[in-house]
Amino acid sequence: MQELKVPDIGDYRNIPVIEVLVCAGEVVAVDQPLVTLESDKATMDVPSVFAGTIREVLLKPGDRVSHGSVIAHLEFDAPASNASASVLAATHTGTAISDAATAFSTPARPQTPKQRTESTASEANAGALLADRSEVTVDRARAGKAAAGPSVRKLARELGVDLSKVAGRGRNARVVREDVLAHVKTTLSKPAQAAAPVEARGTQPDILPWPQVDFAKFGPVERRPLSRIRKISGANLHRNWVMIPHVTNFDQTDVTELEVLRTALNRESKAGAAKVTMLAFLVKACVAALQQFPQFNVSLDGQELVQKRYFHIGFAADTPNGLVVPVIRDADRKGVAAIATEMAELAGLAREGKLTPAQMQGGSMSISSLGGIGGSHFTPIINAPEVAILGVGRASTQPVWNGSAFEPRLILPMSLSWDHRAVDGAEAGRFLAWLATLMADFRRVLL
Ligand code: CAO
Repeated sequence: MQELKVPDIGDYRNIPVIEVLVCAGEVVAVDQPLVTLESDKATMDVPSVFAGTIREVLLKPGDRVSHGSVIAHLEFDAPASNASASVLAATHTGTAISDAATAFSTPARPQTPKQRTESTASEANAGALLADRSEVTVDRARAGKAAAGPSVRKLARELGVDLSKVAGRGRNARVVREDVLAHVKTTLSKPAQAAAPVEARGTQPDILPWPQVDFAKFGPVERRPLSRIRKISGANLHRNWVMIPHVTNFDQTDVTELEVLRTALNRESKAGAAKVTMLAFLVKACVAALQQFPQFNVSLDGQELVQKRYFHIGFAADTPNGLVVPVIRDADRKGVAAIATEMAELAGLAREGKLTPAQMQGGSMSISSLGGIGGSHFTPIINAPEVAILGVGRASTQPVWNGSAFEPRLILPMSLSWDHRAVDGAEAGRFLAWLATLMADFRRVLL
């Protein structure tokens, strides 16, 4: 007999079970969903890691679970496949740039590739149009009580549909996929609200609808659905861009000496050891700057500032499916080499789509480095609820006047975007100048 337990789901505790998908006597396969959990953000199926026969189900809808809660007893058939261990992690990879495990979400039920392409494309269009008709604000509490499966909830969320307003035509008035799509269709067929008079504007942005273009008129095109990560990161980036009053400061720093040290360290390092990267030094320098300017190690929570006493640094990683932001935890207690090793591991997991929500949460601030790719300054979008993000460009050799002559120096461009609700311009200027000082003379990080 084997206990089937809730795996590590990040910092979530006491999450309600909204659906039990198996019953006693049922034969389950590896990866078959057992229960559906729902956080305040999204829903997630917990798959079985063993094949066998369910002997007893210990949960019912409404129960609350945390990591380790027993879901069911299973009469054991065969050991878990290696692949299954990563299933949960893989379902989470869409967390992307959002801090709070936004991607605590459900993989869609299997569809044929054709169905998937068609439905995703039409749903994306419907979502864009529905946004234009503004389905007002979704009442999350009421929508949460509507009877609907996780894939339907996910679809509703993506289309901005308030489930509590959708009449369910499934068994026991359950809302099914077709109900959501019919609701969208009905909403779209209603005439768009007349533009608000000028004097009424000011509380809502008066934005033109997204242009509807038949691109095929201009030449051959193909349509591809957005990846899950891109959909989720796009929504989070959009929210952060719209809601946070961003300001970006630009500066540069002389990393000539640091680069000499970095290359020497890499020359001396043992075969197989992770390369010490410029980014690892930047993580350490950001920790030192946050210690010097704790007003950047905060999050806004209503009318309060949450001062963090930990130093976790996120870094943007480019993956085949889009952008994700793994977090180096307790970077203040780690050396540069250990940070470089951990970054290489996390970047590897990110590219394989195996990061867990816990590995993408809790950042103090983030770094987005395009140094390996090119370019100088840019304006990174803050990874809410953090209040600052450092953008790093490619270091280049430039002539610098030393008082008597020009000499070649390696200059690293840095851009700091910060939330003007949490910090002021003078503080941001000092923070970035201090970061530049640290990178130019890394011994100061030890002080
Ligand atoms: N200036 C000059 N060269 C740099 C540099 C910099 N600032 N940063 C890195 N490099 C060099 C490295 O030294 C390395 O050169 P060698 O191979 O000769 O040693 C090369 O560029 C490649 O570096 P890397 O990208 O493998 O390593 P990294 O530590 O700089 O970055 C990671 C790791 C995961 C951040 C990176 O792979 C990545 O995904 N970058 C993209 C981040 C991104 O998408 N940001 C935008 C987010 S907003 O859309």
